[in-house]
Amino acid sequence: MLQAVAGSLSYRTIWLSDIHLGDRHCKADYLLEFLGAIRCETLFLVGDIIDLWSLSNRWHWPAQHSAVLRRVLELADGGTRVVFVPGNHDELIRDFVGNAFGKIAIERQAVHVSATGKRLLITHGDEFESWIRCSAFTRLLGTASYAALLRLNRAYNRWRSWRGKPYWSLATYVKHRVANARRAIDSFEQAASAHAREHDFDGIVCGHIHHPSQREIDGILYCNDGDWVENCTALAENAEGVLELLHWPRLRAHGAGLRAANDHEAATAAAAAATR
Ligand SMILES: [Mn+2]
Repeated sequence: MLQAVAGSLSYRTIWLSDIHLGDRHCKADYLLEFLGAIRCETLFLVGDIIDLWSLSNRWHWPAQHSAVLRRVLELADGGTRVVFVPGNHDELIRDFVGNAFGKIAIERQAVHVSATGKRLLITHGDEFESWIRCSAFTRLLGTASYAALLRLNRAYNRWRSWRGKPYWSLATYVKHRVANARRAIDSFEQAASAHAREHDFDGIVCGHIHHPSQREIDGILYCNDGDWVENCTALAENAEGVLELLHWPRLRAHGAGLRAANDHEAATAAAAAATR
């Protein structure tokens, strides 16, 4: 399953979304490890990368959040094609669609052709909320109870890590068990795959609902790359065109890519020492 080459995970394509830099629930430390462990030809940033809503409420920008952006720029400099498809939390950047920030192209939507010739539509996914009667996710993800759930999630995981256990998303567990959340997730997935079918795509890759998934819905491949506030997941395509969801807390628990992560930590420490 994994292609660990000299401590690095090599893929043809990687999709990341819902990183929410600028929000204190962003798991930038895990993301930095992941970005240090991967190599890819194309990286799609599928929206809600920078949480401008959260930043406008309360300024929060630790050094790790800059380090994430720096690492993305490094990948672009190193020859990775980086395409940024803004979401609703970084909607302001939609004004720059068709332009590029350095080597990063900004697109409203993108099309990806897999190594097996499958045509996939890449879009953040907030547009599918209008298909769901009441904006279930804006409500769910914008509410005090979701923020409280993420706070509880953090406290719970501090306790887990103190006991030497890997990260486990309590928030995801709760969402799975709340009937309303399950129904909202289901109608979102139906709307997204119906849209892909109507526009003659073989599949769709989106984010937005913080619910990683890879499944076929009436012949359409539906992929959701998840998020980095709860699940710490990415979607990846290998050289043969096989798609898989990467769950970083699980991968790192199994030791994959840890060498690269350690190298990255060493490099970060060296860089910090150099600037002192
Ligand atoms: Mn979103």
